[in-house]
Parts: sequence; structure tokens; C-alpha cells
Amino acid sequence: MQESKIIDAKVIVTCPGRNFVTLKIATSDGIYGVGDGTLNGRELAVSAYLQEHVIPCLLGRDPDRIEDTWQYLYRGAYWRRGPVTMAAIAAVDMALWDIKAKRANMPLYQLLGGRCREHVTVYSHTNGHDIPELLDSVAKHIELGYKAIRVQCAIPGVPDAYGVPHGDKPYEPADSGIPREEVWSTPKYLNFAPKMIEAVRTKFGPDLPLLHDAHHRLTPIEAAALGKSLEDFRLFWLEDATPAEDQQAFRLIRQHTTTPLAVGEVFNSIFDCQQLISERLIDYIRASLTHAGGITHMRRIASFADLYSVRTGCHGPTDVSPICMGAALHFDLSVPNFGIQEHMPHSAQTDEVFPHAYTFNNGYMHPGERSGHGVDIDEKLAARFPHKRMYLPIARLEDGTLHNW
Ligand code: GCO
Ligand code: MG
Repeated sequence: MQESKIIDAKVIVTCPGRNFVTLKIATSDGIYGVGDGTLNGRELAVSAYLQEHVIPCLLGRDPDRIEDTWQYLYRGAYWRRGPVTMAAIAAVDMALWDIKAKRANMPLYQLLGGRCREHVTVYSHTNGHDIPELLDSVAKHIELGYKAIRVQCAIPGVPDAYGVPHGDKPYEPADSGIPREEVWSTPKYLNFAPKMIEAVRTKFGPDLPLLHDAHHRLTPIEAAALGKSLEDFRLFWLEDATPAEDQQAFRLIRQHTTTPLAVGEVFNSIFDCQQLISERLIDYIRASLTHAGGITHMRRIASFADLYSVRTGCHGPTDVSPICMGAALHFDLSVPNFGIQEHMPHSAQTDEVFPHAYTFNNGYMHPGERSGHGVDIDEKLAARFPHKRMYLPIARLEDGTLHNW
């Protein structure tokens, strides 16, 4: 293959409803690739990291040396890991894989070893302000074809519970202004959660895969109690039962319950889940391509997880861009120990800014056959939506103590 060099790289920050950070890399043979570096609520930190510290080192490099560039940006920086660094590396990595697949004139999944399955099973988000509204939302998503469903519900006395629409707005955890404050009560949640899951299980029968996200709010023993109380309802997974940085906490949860556990959307490195995987403390690893160092690093995490029968369940919220979604679908199609992929559809405006080849059909997604990862950015349209400062909410207990959101 003809030799090529990186001749240009630029960061595009756009806000078609929410903020996205995109890196676009161009090569001397007239090809470009795009990567996602979005970090919800801290987007400009990644943008500056790329702009000021990464792009100057990329110019002149061979775009084909993806692993070497990954090592160069990871080891070469001396200061390793962390969400900002790893999102920036991910953006470079995704763009380089996009370029390599375009140069090979292949959809990315072919370069990753070809497909291991026909299409990618995704799960959707359902929610309600009360149980009847949640049941309607589940029915609606089953009608849309979804084969697996995440269920969240407002709790009596805790109207702003995680995963529930705020007012009449759709569920989108990012607001302008300073962070919105929500009130949280673990006792009320622990009392209500089994009733909610039981209602869904009773109405929709034993075969529907059900997922639930506790969003880091429980202590290990509370998480163990919740897992135990949900065993009869056979969850597909209980997600983020306790804050994810304490790997040993999962040992305690595991000792008490057979409810399958998923964790890792905030992870940015294989070291964040080394113990969780090697001690078989979890069942699904939730890291995303954008937050865990791109395709190169996620493949390493997945291979390691495969040794211990841990499967992938990539984070796929609307706060990573369609570029991450597209690249994830190539990864999902090609990785042997794939479990499931999260799917939160982007707004029509976001989809317009990021034209893509991937499709949703009857509960399954496919990355498409376009060469590269199949997602692009319409720069002119992106420029019409300048960055807006936005934050995730924060949570406080009823007495005012700051808690995990
Ligand atoms: C999920 C997540 C998201 C996060 C969001 C934070 O399971 O999809 O928990 O909803 O809250 O990605 O930016
Ligand atoms: Mg989650």
C-alpha cells in the first residue's frame, strides 16, 4: 500500500441539542477519518487536550500505525489514563481505524476479523413517572421491535429519580446553567425497585430480557440486598449497583446474589476492571469506545474479559456521538464475547449533523457496508450549533448530603 502521512487534524465542537467533540484527521492520500471524544459536561477539556497537546504530535505521522500511535499517546504522555486523556486517545484511534478501513475499501468490521453474528442486539430505555406509565413505555418499545428493555421509574417521594424524564422533556441528562440538584432517597428506592420490576415481569412474562440501572447510588451491602430481592425476576443485568471505582465492593455483592452484574460506563482503562474481570465479579463490561481509549483498547478489554466469560455491553447513551455508536456497532459485530449494546436514539438534529450508515431494524442494529466506520460529520451544519456549557445534574440526600448522581 502507498505510504501516507497525517497532514491535518482539527477538533469540531458542536451542540445540536447537546455537545459533541469530534476529531477529523486528513491524510496525504486524500482520505479523512473522524473520531468521537465527547465527555458529557467536560467537553472543552478534551477539545483543549486534543488541540493543544495531541494534534501537534500527529502531524506527519503514518496513519496506518494505529497501535504505535495509541502507545505513543498513552505511554508517551507519562501521565496515563483519566477520562480526558482517554477520550482524546479514543478520538484519534477511531479516526485512524476509519482511515485504515477507508484505505482498504472495507467496512471496519471486516478489518476487525469479520462478523461473528448477523446483527447487533440492542436494548432500549423505558421509563415512567409511575408504574402504569412505565408499563406503557415498555409496551411501546416492544412494538418498536426491541428484544431487551431497560426499566426505570420515578419513586413515590423521589420524583427526580435517575432515568426518568424531567418535567415533560425527554430523558436527557444535560442542562445549561449550573448543575441541577435532585433529591435522592436510598431507603425509598430499595423499597420500591422490586415492586417496579415485579410489575413489568408480571405483565410481560418470563422471557423478556429486563435491565435496570442503579446508577452508582448504593453501598455494597445495599446493592447485595437489592440483587437478592430481584433474583426471582431474573434480570438480564443490574447495572452500576455501587460506585464503580471500588472493585473490591463487588466481591461483597457477588457473595450474596446471583443477579447478573454490569458495570464500567465510567471506566477508561483495562486497569479499572482488571480485578472485576479476573475474579469474575461481574458478568458484563460496560466501557464505551469513546471513554475507554477507542477501538484498540476496547478490543484488549474484550479479549481479556473473554478469558473469564465476561461479555461486553457497551455504553451507548445520547451523550456519545453517532460516531461512537457507528464504531461500536463494528466492534459489536466482530467481537466473540459480545453481550448486548445499549441504544438511546439520537435526536433528528444530531443525526443530521452526523450522517451515518448504521441502521435499526426490529430490535437489531447493523453498522452498514460503507467503507470505514460509516459515520461522517456535516461541518457546515455543525457550525450552526455552537458549544453551550451544559452539566449533568447532581444528587443530594434528603438531609442535603451530596450523593452520587
Ligand atoms: C446509561 C448511563 C447514562 C449516563 C450518562 C452520563 O446507562 O446509559 O447511565 O444515562 O447517565 O451517560 O453522561
Ligand atoms: Mg448506566
